[in-house]
Amino acid sequence: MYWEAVNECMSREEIEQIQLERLQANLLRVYMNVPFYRKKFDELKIDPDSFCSLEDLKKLPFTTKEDLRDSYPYGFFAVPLREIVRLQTSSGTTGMPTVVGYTRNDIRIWSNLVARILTAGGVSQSDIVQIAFDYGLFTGALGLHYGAERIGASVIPISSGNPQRQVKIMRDFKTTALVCTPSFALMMADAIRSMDINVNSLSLKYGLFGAEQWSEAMRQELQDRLKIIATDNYGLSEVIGPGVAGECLERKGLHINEDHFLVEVINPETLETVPDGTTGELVITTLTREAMPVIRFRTRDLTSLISEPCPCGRTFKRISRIIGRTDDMIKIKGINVFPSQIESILFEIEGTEPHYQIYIERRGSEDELKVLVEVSEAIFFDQIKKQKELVEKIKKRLYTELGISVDVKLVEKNTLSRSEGKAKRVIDNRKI
Ligand code: DLL
Repeated sequence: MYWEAVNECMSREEIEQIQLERLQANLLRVYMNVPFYRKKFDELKIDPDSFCSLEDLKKLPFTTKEDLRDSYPYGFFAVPLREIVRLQTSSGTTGMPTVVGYTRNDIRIWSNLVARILTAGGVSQSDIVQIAFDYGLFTGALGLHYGAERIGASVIPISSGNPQRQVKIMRDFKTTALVCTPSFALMMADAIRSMDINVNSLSLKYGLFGAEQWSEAMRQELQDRLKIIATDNYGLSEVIGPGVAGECLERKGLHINEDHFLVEVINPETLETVPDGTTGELVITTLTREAMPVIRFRTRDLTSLISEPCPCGRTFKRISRIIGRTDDMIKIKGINVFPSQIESILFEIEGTEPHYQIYIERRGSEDELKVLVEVSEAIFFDQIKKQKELVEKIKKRLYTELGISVDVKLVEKNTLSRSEGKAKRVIDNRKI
């Protein structure tokens, strides 16, 4: 099932032709209307009129989150405020939020792009979609809401919070598709268990999760416990919000809406583009945004491009699951570790619960990593010997797979803080 088959199944030549035409128009637009780009282009002697090949993309300047922040709130807008119909912000987890604006046409396109992703994830007009993202300045809720309404699905705008209430509504309203962060979906799975509800009595079929990093093991856990097909979808406010890329039911990478976003993967140190299949930082250029076009935006998200054809028939390239961000990579004794690697290992070990937190501590001149992981009541109250065995097992697996020794502490169920939005997995005590 496609939402816009003609666009989603174009040939590579057609895609590249559209990208080039749209990019040319976009470069003129930013040169004329955004002082930041006019200055940059002038400095680099880039004439937006003489841009004639996608290969020339490499000559264009990057845009960083700091650049957007420096022109807070409206400095990157390419249209007068009277043409803006909506203002949202990035979630601001790494500092001051970025303000993003949308024209009426941007909202129309955004809804369509999200409709594509929802359709790819199994949602159709006959579904009942529970949107458990926080409604407000965060782009997640309204973005998915408009996309689901565009499809004609029945939308429940419940917002985030209160997992028990979510489950009650899910049961009573016969929700078929759940939309939220994977960590909040896990809280709902816990609530279903604690409320003694048989998951088979619910009508859930699909889970469309995104907005934070999660692992393949977490997908398995959610699919098993909620009896759903869980797909991953990706986006970021600076370029639109959700709707940039999403998995189809094959679940083998996220199709990028390439007719609206031009993506590159670069080596974050050399800034050179890397070949498809190699992990690096995702860089996105918007092709159709009117209110706030961005050129070569450095997302800080680490992924790789997949160009092999997908059995679903969509021809857009895919990105692999985001493995981390350049700014949440933990460097311990010279080794790079991502929280998602730790998550995958913990999820595979029997006896642990899928709730954990990672602490970075400084001891003398050395940084150390400590992982707190919840365990089932049976284990927590079991003999010390058994607990020790489990701790050793986890330490050994972490050492084998990460190459560093990690301190492990088992904690009782429900002791680690839960998140109803984006989960905070890493606590860096070195900064305090
Ligand atoms: O999180 C947009 C969104 C909402 C996407 C709902 C999907 C669903 P921001 O608040 O600006 O926007 O945060 C963007 O979140 O740079 C990634 O680091 C992270 N992120 C988003 N989706 C995923 C994902 C929204 N599927 C930042 N996997 C991005 C991993 C994700 N990380």
